[in-house]
Amino acid sequence: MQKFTKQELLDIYNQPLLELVFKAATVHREHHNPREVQMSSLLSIKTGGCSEDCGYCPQAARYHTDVEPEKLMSVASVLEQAKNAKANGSSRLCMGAAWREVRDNKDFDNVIEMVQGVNDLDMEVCCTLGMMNEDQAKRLKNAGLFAYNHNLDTSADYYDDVISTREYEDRLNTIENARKAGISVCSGGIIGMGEAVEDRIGLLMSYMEMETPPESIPINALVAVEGTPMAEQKPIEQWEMIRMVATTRIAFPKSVVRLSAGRTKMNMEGQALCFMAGASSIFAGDKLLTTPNPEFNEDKEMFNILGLVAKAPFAEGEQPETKPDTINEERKIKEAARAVKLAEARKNIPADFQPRKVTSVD
Ligand code: SAM
Ligand code: DTB
Ligand code: SF4
Repeated sequence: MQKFTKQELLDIYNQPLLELVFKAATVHREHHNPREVQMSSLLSIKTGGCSEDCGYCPQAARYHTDVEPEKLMSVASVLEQAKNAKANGSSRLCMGAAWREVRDNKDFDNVIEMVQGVNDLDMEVCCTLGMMNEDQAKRLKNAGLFAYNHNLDTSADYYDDVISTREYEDRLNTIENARKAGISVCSGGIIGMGEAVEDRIGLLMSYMEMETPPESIPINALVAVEGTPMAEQKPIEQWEMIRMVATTRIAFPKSVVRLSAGRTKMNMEGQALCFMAGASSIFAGDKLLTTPNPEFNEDKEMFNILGLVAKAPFAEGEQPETKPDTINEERKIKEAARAVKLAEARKNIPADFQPRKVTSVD
């Protein structure tokens, strides 16, 4: 892969728009089938109440947004949503949790079951759960996780203007932990947060410096949500999205470039130029995590008009095997043993036994 300097990428980004689109389209055609676009659906499995202070995020507990905190979804409802996404043409499900980091607890045990279940539906499974260590990454991989999303969001220089509760270095470590576990890496950023063009290129340089760049790079336009510190940010022009997509395509010819948040503010012509310039994936379905996204039907119509087709799952890597999870298996054995013990104990309760009525619990 060609290593570009920051100045070279800046020059690429700033050249006349149609030149840029043409060059990016040429690179795209050398490495990808330009008619194929991956459809990935997002599902917020744990919404809101997050301890972090990411300035763009409606799920941070400290900001007064309309997002109501919810506990972790059940495995059954996640699988129902996954089937619906698959029926609508999505080949990937990305499950997002409003967590600072993964913790080794019952919720994570349930996420493992979700990963196993969605992989068994022959969909690519992606998770975005915040920071994770190497053992947690290995456990997810063992369950059948295909990809892990963890965004650097912006350049190392601008990062501190956006988030103070965790470091750029922490994010790089999580990405490295996913990589070490053999999980495909999805990592990108957001434009329109008040950053300079140098910061957009700075974000790309962080990936350029990696031994292996992400297999998938989501480019989001800020969704400015009321109640967040970025609520008043002026929306970016779609030309900027096209420039960012095209520059990312030229910088990382083999990666999937995902045209992510912000499509509701773009028209079909703008999105068409993004596909032309190398976007090879979208988030599909009427909701991102907490904010709106174009409906499946709208995207179907757009695909028909533009002559695009949905990409099949595992076109870019083998399906991981779902292996038994020892922690969950042991827990289930213990639970079964406890149930047997309880049933035994209940046998000794006299038939006329009346439990005391509890009227209040402090
Ligand atoms: N809590 C986990 C984390 O921060 O890694 C996972 C979920 S978090 C919502 C995933 C990503 O969504 C963020 O890194 C950010 O890039 C993106 N995101 C969140 N809010 C956004 C917004 N308002 N506009 C655009 N992208 C946003
Ligand atoms: C990514 O880069 N964008 C997605 C996904 N990865 C997790 C999230 C976008 C969230 C937009 C705001 C919301 O809906 O809450
Ligand atoms: Fe929490 Fe993730 Fe939102 Fe940051 S981006 S506040 S970590 S949910």
